[in-house]
Amino acid sequence: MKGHEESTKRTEGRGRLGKLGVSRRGFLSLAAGSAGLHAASKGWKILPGEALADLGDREASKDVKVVPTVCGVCTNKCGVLARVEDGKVVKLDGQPDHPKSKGRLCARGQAMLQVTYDPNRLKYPLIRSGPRGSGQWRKASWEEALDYTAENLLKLKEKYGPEGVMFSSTEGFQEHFFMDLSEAFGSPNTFRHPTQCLVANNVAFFHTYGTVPVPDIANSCLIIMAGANRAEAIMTPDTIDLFQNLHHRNKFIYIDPRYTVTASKADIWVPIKPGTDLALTLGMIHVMITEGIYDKSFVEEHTHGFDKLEEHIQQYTPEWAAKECEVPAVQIVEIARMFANAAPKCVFYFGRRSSFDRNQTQFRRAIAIINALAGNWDTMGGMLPPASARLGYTLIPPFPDHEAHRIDGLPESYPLNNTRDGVYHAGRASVLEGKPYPVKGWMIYKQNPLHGMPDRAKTQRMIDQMEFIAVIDILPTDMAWQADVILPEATYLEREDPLHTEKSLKPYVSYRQQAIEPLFETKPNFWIMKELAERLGLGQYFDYDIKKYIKNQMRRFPAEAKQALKERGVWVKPGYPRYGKHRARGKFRTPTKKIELYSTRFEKYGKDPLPVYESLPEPPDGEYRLLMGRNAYFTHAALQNNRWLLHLYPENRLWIHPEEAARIGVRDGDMVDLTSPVGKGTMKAYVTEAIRRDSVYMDHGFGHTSSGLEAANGRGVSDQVLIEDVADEISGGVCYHETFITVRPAT
Ligand SMILES: Nc1nc2c(c(=O)[nH]1)N[C@H]1C(S)=C(S)[C@@H](COP(=O)(O)OP(=O)(O)OC[C@H]3O[C@@H](n4cnc5c(=O)[nH]c(N)nc54)[C@H](O)[C@@H]3O)O[C@H]1N2
Ligand SMILES: Nc1nc2c(c(=O)[nH]1)N[C@H]1C(S)=C(S)[C@@H](COP(=O)(O)OP(=O)(O)OC[C@H]3O[C@@H](n4cnc5c(=O)[nH]c(N)nc54)[C@H](O)[C@@H]3O)O[C@H]1N2
Ligand code: SF4
Ligand SMILES: [Mo]
Repeated sequence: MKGHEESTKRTEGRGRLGKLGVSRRGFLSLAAGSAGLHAASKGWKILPGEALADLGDREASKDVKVVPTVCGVCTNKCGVLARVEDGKVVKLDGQPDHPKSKGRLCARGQAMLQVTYDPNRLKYPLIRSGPRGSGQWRKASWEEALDYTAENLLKLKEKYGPEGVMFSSTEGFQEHFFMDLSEAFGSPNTFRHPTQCLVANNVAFFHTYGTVPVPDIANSCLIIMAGANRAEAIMTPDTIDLFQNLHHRNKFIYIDPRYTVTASKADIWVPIKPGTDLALTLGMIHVMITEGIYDKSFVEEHTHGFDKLEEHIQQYTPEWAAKECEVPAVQIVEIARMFANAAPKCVFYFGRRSSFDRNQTQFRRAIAIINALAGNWDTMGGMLPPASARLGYTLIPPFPDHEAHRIDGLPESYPLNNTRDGVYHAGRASVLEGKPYPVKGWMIYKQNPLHGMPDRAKTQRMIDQMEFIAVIDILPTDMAWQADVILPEATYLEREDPLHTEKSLKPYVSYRQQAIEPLFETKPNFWIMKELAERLGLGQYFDYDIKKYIKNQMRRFPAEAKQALKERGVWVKPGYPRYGKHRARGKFRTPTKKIELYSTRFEKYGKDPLPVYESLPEPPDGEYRLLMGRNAYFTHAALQNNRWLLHLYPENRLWIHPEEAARIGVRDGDMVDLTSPVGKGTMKAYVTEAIRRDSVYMDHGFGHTSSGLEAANGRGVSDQVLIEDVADEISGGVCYHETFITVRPAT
């Protein structure tokens, strides 16, 4: 874990707009703190393309500007100041005015320079010239590549109907143009990332509160986090708020089978047995209810079904929970009392990636319930209703009705979910079966399903049965390598994107302004979509340009908002957070208009309306539960070709407890063979007491096979090769931690 902590440290918030005043020396030491220079001075091997990171002679620069924009390296979308010298971005800093990132930029955000200037970047359209996946391509003009894509899409539409093409994407400021193309084309089959990520959280909170609340971490006196590794799996502003106020806060309790960097910052670390968090939370609820340490007046006024919960919880004593979780009953009682005593300035944080195991949706329901019992709704330091700013829109003609049903059976198959996001694994299963109809075309935007979906061999089979695949990406990823045509997008620094707002404590709008012209022949997604739409006879849906689109978004904004967006890349709506307003109104968007401790929608759709715990199977003798997650240096499978970051963290390794390692004859650094029911891999062992004996752990996102990724290729193992295709029945969320593997010294 050495070195991980650096990444959460504050990057000094220099440089307000137009007043940067960074000395050459100051600049170099900053750059050294973040990435390549530091590594190079330690005598690391210089990887191909390193020279592109050369920052040049700064004093001699003539044309210097600072462009306020928005980071695109992960879901957080932090505020950025891009320093541009002679048409080249030379440094990225945090934008101090941004309410989400508050002047910080993480290591990944700073290392974005190495993405834009990555020698392996996709530079121009490519059309496959050898067998799929062989890496044989020919350079094509945009004209040819777009014609080729449109011809194939039209052929597929003719043969199988529009539903014969699926469209999949992960969030981004230009993603909705891709979604519009799928709608205009007439395909109901859209697949987004939530079933791999946060769907269990969304389903649980939405049906309990009628919304997904925002925790007021900065003002909370007691925070409990379970499996939310905020020091390394960075979420802004939560990461910043948690660590900035650590010393002023009463307590921070962290629950994880691994001793993570976050655990090292906690007052209490609970090394829970994986998959048993629901039992622990039910045990805590038992304590709060039986000891009467919950907010009685809040519960009476604002919640539905307390009597049923009270009865249901009797079975879940702390002693029972202790046996399930391997956490002492006295500790469960202690944590429950601490939580209740801190109320309402307490948060049981619901985390982000909730794709863990079959209890995940009910675990998140239990988190929703325990917060409600604390009466922390809409109070300072508690759980707040989300606020957002309203953007104007651009009128387009109505989309055609879908004639076919979605291939994953939504909405009927998962009635509690958002239909447009889809249930990815269910869609994949139906595509593989060819039922109820064939899907033979695949359009992919900003997503890498070979790394993002469990059981990589299954995804490969899905790829193999496709007649046509187009990938829009910025790098020659493993997924792009499987395409028939690759359409290279400009990176975020080279684009002007639509305005963005998201639900948060303080509503704000961000503006991603273009820092530099697109390099090579890359194009923004909007342009790609518009050109494709015209070739598909769907031009009427894209009859505008990005400037007009943004102008419409700003239509109702006050003048100062427009000015702030241009000058600072962000506008914060004044007057928030408005503690207590919603509480006073007291109406929740649920069927009973209350916080549903007892979920009437769960009941309606045949799911347990109160959280019922299911014990997970134990790993058989000699096998381990495979856990995985993030480290602070990489975003999913998207950054492993980044030469600066590889200097800091060259590959993923298998975390294994020393006693288990000794038992199977493995020492730290040895190569180990891993076998799961669906795949195999070989990687280095990291022997450490920071993991429980019953589990092993690896970072997600390594094990790239594309020969186009010269730096990432062949480093570590992809967890998806090993992870089985299991999902929970309520939300359809993937259960990434339900696979057992064997570990042996490598042969
Ligand atoms: N085993 C396992 N699987 C997981 C997870 C896990 O922890 N373990 N995490 C899950 C979670 S939480 C999530 S959110 C999903 C994420 O799943 P994905 O979104 O598929 O993840 P990434 O690997 O980030 O893929 C993003 C792709 O977008 C490309 N890209 C980046 N910027 C741009 C751009 O500006 N334009 C275009 N066109 N492309 C761009 C990158 O090169 C990359 O190929 O994965 C899920 N899958
Ligand atoms: N650096 C970095 N930051 C990111 C991302 C990234 O890729 N890189 N991705 C962003 C995205 S899309 C997301 S969704 C979030 C994800 O944010 P998190 O959900 O916090 O991320 P993970 O690292 O997947 O966290 C899983 C943690 O849960 C622990 N764990 C495993 N099983 C159990 C269990 O049964 N119980 C408990 N209590 N803990 C368990 C793991 O050891 C691990 O530390 O991060 C966001 N921030
Ligand atoms: S957390 Fe890091 S990578 Fe993610 S948006 Fe913020 S600066 Fe960029
Ligand atoms: Mo995610």
